[in-house]
Amino acid sequence: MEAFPEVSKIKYEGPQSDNPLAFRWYNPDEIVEGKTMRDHLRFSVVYWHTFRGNGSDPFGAATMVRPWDDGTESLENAKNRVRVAFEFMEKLDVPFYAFHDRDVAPEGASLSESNSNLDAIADTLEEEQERTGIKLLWGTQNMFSHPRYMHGAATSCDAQVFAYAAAQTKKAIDISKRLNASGHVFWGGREGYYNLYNTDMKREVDHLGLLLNMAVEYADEIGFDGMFFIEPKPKEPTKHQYDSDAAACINFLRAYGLMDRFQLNIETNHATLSGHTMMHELEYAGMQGMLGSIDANTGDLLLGWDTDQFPTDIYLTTRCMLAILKYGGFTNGGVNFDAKVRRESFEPMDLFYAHIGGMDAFARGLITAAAIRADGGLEAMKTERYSSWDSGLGAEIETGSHGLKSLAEAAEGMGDIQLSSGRQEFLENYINRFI
Ligand code: XLS
Ligand code: NI
Ligand code: NI
Repeated sequence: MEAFPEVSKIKYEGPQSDNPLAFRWYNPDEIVEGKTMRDHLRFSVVYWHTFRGNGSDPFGAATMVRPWDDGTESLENAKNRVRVAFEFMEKLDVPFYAFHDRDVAPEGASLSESNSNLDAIADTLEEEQERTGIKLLWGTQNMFSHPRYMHGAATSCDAQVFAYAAAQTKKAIDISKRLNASGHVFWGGREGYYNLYNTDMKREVDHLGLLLNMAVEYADEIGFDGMFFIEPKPKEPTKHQYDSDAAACINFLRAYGLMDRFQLNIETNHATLSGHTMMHELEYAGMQGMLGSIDANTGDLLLGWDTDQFPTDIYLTTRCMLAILKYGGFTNGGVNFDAKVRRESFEPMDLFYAHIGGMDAFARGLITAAAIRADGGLEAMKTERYSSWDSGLGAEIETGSHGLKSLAEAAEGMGDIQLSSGRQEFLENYINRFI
């Protein structure tokens, strides 16, 4: 039985098409900068929002109509959901998906029951991956929903909870390996705090470093060679999440000796919650060789929480793709739609409209970014702007042949320094020519 009998495989029909079930920009086989759009964008659907999101919020009950889901936590229902998910992803023509352990398989009454539930569902996931060719972008462990994690997981005040989190992480890495995942994500669920009166921050952050080092050690032992990602987020659910932004994450990874095995998975809504733009976060990670993957969504300027909306803003996707292309594109990562339809968009068809819109927005961002890069105007402006560093005094400073004394001498004879305009408005207008 098909869950979406009214939908056939979504195809590219070009910008003139008025078919809401067609791509207007995403043309998977089209070559951009020497690679297909499919390989550039590596689109991924998330299991949690798309197949487990029920539309409930703190003010109201579930709204989503999902006729294939009987609403129980049975294995049968979980397996059926996997079939539906793969039908959806096949029709949407996405190459990847992502999940948490507890999204795909029900939590059991004991750890071993949870693990065997996960094994049973992994059988079905494996079958469907083989049938469709759709791959796992990344797996992860949900160490924030169960009440045992109320104080955090790796950063819990309770050592037994740390041990439980270690067990859950071990199993999740086993499943990622089994399903041949390209990566494995650590988003710091409840790794943070509400109040420092009761929190030993140093001890908690040390424990997080310990758990991640254990994960690396275990992955090496079993031969899981996917990339590990951490996903910065400044707040929610805790007031202060330890992995607050790209800079904090990179400092953490460096301090705990994890730089070689980890990269960042950067999410737009998290970037803006931390008071940065997505482009800032991508650039900060990229310049240190740590840009791995993105969780593609968007927040709302008027709402101060993680609304996880689908990205449709062409400026946003263009900026994302400018940064991603600049740093050489994705290797293990991709454009992962960590986004959910609004609770008022409760019909199954809304899942298609939402994803098609996000894919088209990113395809258009890719095309626009490539055109800007081909034109070269931004790069030329930057080259010119920093040209005083390319020869003479600037080059000498950069190569380390000066100290404060010799520069003080050089400054003596300089007279008035002539500066040039930063041309921000000129460049904003320039970008608009491509949009
Ligand atoms: C929550 C995070 C989460 C991660 C996966 O805000 O975005 O969904 O991506 O654990
Ligand atoms: Ni995310
Ligand atoms: Ni998020």
